[in-house]
Amino acid sequence: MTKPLNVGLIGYGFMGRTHSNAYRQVSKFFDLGHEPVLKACCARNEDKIKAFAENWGWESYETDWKKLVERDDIDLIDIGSPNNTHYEIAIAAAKAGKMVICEKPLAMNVKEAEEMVAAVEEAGVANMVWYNYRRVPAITLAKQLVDEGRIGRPFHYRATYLQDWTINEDVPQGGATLWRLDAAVAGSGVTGDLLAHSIDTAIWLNGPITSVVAATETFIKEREHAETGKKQAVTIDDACMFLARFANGSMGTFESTRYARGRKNFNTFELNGADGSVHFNLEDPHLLSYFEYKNPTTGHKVEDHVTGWRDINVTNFEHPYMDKWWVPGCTIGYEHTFTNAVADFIAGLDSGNGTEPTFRTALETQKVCDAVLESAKSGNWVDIK
Ligand code: SOE
Repeated sequence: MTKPLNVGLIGYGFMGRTHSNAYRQVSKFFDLGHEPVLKACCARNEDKIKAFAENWGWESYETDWKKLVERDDIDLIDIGSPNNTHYEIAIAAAKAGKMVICEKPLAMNVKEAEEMVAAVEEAGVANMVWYNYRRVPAITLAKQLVDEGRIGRPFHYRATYLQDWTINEDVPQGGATLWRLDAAVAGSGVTGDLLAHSIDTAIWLNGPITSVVAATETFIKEREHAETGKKQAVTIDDACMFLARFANGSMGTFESTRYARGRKNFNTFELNGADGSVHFNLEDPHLLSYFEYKNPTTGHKVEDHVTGWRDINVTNFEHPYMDKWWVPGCTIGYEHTFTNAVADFIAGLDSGNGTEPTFRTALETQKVCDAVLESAKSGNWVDIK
């Protein structure tokens, strides 16, 4: 018998929409022991949250997250509100005995993230952070290839995450839609917003990062505030590049910017090892490129006149998640990564084993983000402790 999972969602922006869609879809495609019930959503602006609740089919709404957290009919608090709200809500939700899932980055800084980890672990509540790109089937397949030993000794990890939506000087900062440009609300710029995704994927595929050296730049120094109309200093990093050393001895490069004209959500990685390489680009999300030098099952080494990179069309039933969706050759998209994530979270509840990435796992990404920002200030290598 399927049990209800009563969800209380905080935030109605981009992530509020992706999460709502995931809760609505998941039980139609995945066979799980719990079914999400869209119990209540929450935001301060009553007109907006009421309209959001009606559009997505939430049963009720609140305008104060504290009330939502106290409600007896809520099992799971989902934090999809701006980054500077994650800490307080997550700790209160854990204390109230609710399961907590939180948008990325987990927190504004490591100190907050550590306390959030302690809160969910002390309360013993299920928790997860929405690093949704782990649930792109092609990226999950890359992890499978790594785990199967197809990459061999890793040498290089290369990640880019490029966008272009802040190039124009007249883009304002702050307020309900542009808080990502305000460090007081977002914590940082591209480092926490985009590189956090790249770092989570990198650690998942290639293990812990031990040290970094970084440089950041803020190209446009002042922007109007979206609410006051006044010019204010820009406090975020517009671009960030860093070098990394991994515990397995490999080296990494990471590049992120919102000033790469023509790049909208260009999230790529490549891992090169002695026995093979993988490459992924979110602009072709159904493809995983693989270069096989040595087959771990047969031990056979290949490099002849027909050897080359192959693009695996990750849409077959034997590929991660794809037996739950359509038929081979029919692609899925961005929104499905959130549905796949909810499915994994519920499967973790059903089995009692939990689901990655937990708050504790996401703390490791937070440590790298903080070290990157520290290094960008000092110009020195910073160790991740
Ligand atoms: C920023 O533009 C953003 O919306 C991020 O906040 C998301 O996490 C990313 O996946 C898409 O880009």
